[in-house]
Amino acid sequence: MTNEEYHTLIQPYADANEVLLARLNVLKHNLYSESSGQPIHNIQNRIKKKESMEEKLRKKEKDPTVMNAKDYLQDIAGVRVICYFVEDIYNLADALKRQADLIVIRECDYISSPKPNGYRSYHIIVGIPVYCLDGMEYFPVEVQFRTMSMDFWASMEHRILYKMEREDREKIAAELKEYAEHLVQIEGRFGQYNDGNSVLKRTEEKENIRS
Ligand code: 0O2
Repeated sequence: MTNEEYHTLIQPYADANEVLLARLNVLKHNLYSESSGQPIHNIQNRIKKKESMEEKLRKKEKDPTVMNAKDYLQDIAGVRVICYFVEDIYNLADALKRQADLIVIRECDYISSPKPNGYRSYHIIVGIPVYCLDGMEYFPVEVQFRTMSMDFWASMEHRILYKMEREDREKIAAELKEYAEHLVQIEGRFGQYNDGNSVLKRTEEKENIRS
């Protein structure tokens, strides 16, 4: 794939990312009132680099061409949504799935079923309608919903182990798995404060109705 081909390829994926970011912002306002705690800590988005696309295609035993990138890579566009609580992840993902003009291409709940190494995250690949002069085409965007603790673990694991060859791999993998289990417990304890927040929100709403 030449540099020029790469830049032409990624443009509609970048547009799809922008559409999804706008949808997430609207959802955030619609699902949560100003007075209640906000669900999203931060959102990151990226377009996969040319080298990274070519490497992934080679791993899939495909030639690194534009056509193969379109056919075999569903994470050219990626959005990562970092939430405060696990409950927020399911609220936002469910609301996104209800949007009739988006298509759900694939869904992977690594929160209810974590990967054996301890990785947790909720992945959903959505097809975003992108309109151009010739009509409309769906472009996939991989959305990864995570809490802050899931993101902390995954980012460290990505840096230390994920794509690395290391002699001490097994030892580190066992240690990281143990840290993942600790983080699940800590996250569960923080979760109790989210209930308090909902009660507060409901109480506020009742008071607003009365006044
Ligand atoms: P990078 O460098 O983050 O882009 P796919 O080939 O993507 O269609 P796959 O690999 O089965 O299918 O999809 P999966 O399991 O949903 O993983 C997609 C992405 O999730 C990965 O992209 C990572 O970003 C993240 N991920 C999945 N498993 C792990 C894990 O064990 N540790 C960490 N840190 N991240 C993980 P890439 O392209 O593999 O990597």
